[in-house]
Amino acid sequence: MEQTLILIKPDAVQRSLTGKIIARFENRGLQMVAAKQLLVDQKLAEEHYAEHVGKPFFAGLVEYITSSPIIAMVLAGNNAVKVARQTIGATDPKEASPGTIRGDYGIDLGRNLVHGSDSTESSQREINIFFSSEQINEWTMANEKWIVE
Ligand code: D4T
Repeated sequence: MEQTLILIKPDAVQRSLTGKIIARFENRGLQMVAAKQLLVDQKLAEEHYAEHVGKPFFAGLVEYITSSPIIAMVLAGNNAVKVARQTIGATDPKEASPGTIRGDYGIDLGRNLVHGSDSTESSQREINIFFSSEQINEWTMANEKWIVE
């Protein structure tokens, strides 16, 4: 089963959209493997957004993601990466389709509410930045038990 990393970004947490956003993913059938609230520091932000180093929006991106607490979570399901990206919508909320999280709750590119991994390679890298393998394995073992029982 595929896993993906989702971040509920500072603007969404501040606007009390956490529950609504998690519900969107749960409604699609994605299962929560791990979740935590944390304040991202400069080092973690630069690691997560390594692919954007040097781009004109990089400094603003880091400033935004470190500005107040976020929720990080790992979701699992068949084609979890693609399904989560569809549920989130286009990067720029003003271009995102109605019915997607960004299309329904956002309007600014620099405040686009949610992050979702863009490939299975990215998801493995990003999950390892935010969670220990023990945290992920605990869920996998419990999930196998639920299925058996
Ligand atoms: P994230 O990574 O936040 O899920 O967004 P996407 O995967 O949809 O988009 P991305 O990696 O191309 O961009 C990362 C992040 O940077 C912001 N951004 C992007 C920005 O502020 N200005 C820009 O011109 C671009 C392209 C928005 C999302």
